[in-house]
Amino acid sequence: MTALDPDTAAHSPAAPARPEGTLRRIAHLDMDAFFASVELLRYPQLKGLPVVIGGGRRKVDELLLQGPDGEGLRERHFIPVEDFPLLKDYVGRGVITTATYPARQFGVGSAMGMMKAAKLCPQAIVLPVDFDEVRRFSRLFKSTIMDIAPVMQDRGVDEVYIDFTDVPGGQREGGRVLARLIQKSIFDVTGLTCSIGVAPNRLLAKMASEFNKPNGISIVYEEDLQSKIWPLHVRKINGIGPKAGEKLARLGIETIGQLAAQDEQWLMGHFGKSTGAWMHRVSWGRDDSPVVTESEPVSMSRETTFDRDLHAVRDRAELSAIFTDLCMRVAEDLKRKGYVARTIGIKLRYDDFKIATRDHTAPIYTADGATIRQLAGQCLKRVPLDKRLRLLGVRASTLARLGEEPVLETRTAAPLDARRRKPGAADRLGGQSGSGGSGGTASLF
Ligand code: DCP
Ligand code: MG
Repeated sequence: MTALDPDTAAHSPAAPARPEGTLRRIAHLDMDAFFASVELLRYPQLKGLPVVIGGGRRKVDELLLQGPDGEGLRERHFIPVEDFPLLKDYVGRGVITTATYPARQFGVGSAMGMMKAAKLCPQAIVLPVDFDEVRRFSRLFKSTIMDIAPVMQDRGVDEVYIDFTDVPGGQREGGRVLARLIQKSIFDVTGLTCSIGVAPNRLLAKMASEFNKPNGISIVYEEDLQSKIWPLHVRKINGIGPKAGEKLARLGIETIGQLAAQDEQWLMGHFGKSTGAWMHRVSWGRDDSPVVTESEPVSMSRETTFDRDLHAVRDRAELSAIFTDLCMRVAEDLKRKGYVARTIGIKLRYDDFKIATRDHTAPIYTADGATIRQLAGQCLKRVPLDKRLRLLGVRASTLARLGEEPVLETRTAAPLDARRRKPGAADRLGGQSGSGGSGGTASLF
């Protein structure tokens, strides 16, 4: 009965006609020491020093700003390095999320206990992660890429795949020219560095992006399989985890080249048909998986065409139930996909096929069914309801990701809670109180 709006659907562009000699070029881009690099933007005086991210809350910023004797607010950039907390003074069970490259030289890295790391690099500075800031930079570097190369697949907070094949510069020097442009653009916009691998497919690109970290580019061609890929450990294959790695080691297979040398049937015998076949395929560098773009939805809507045309007065109960159901479905869609919306709109198609739409932008973001019902009800007040209806739809737009919604000026916020509305308003707003309205098109649902 209801259908998801097409603008919420994922899509990938159709393959264009390509000039002869065009190579499939897929890039994997991964930000360098991402969480730590974001902190260095805030505290540039720490550049070049060993810094680890882990533990604690952001309280540290306030302490740093106050100074050791509470001497009053100081400029972030001028806080002396000696005032920052050190790993040697850390007590607790926290683990390191990431470390700057200077810290990695001491053997410190992701997932290591902080107290253990303190033995290796006591002088490292410790800062907690600022997720809001990390997310902000994540969005910023991804939108910078999308402006240059629109076929991008989000793979997490600090990595993406990009299809270079048809992008200007994507073929030059195997993709190096475009990779350089993207690196420079990201640096100009964010001040952050990244590493990029460009290869015939995602599988090889993911491995290649690690070859020249940090701030590196590596180009891999099909014919580089033997020299660049086969010497790598099997665990470098995205999809071979610790368990499969151990089992392969027990079978005497350490490198990708050794894996490639195995008979496919033998691998299938040990790992099952599909995993065995996959292992064989990837060890030979084969991967056809597309770079799938997932565009951010602009709106989410649900609509329904009735089995028979319904009249706002005579079929009021039925229409009201359908209307509420549509609102609840939109709310479920928002929640499932992790969004909130500010603009709620309705769409009506009359029996003469004419369409009416209205929307209302609220002072708050919401994914709450009752609130959406209420806002949609306000829109209903503003459309003529004297003709029969064929279709009814509810749409949520002005979307934001839950938890990332912009802070809105609330002083002018109109109360949305039904209990705070003026008496009688509930009917007009089409609230769920069940109280009936009488007379006038505005109170029909
Ligand atoms: N991260 C995390 N927990 C982990 C590993 C990583 O929270 N066990 C976070 C911190 C990283 C970010 O994810 O900054 C990206 O992970 P990467 O593996 O890409 O690591 P980095 O970007 O920090 O370093 P690299 O330069 O090696 O990519
Ligand atoms: Mg990274």
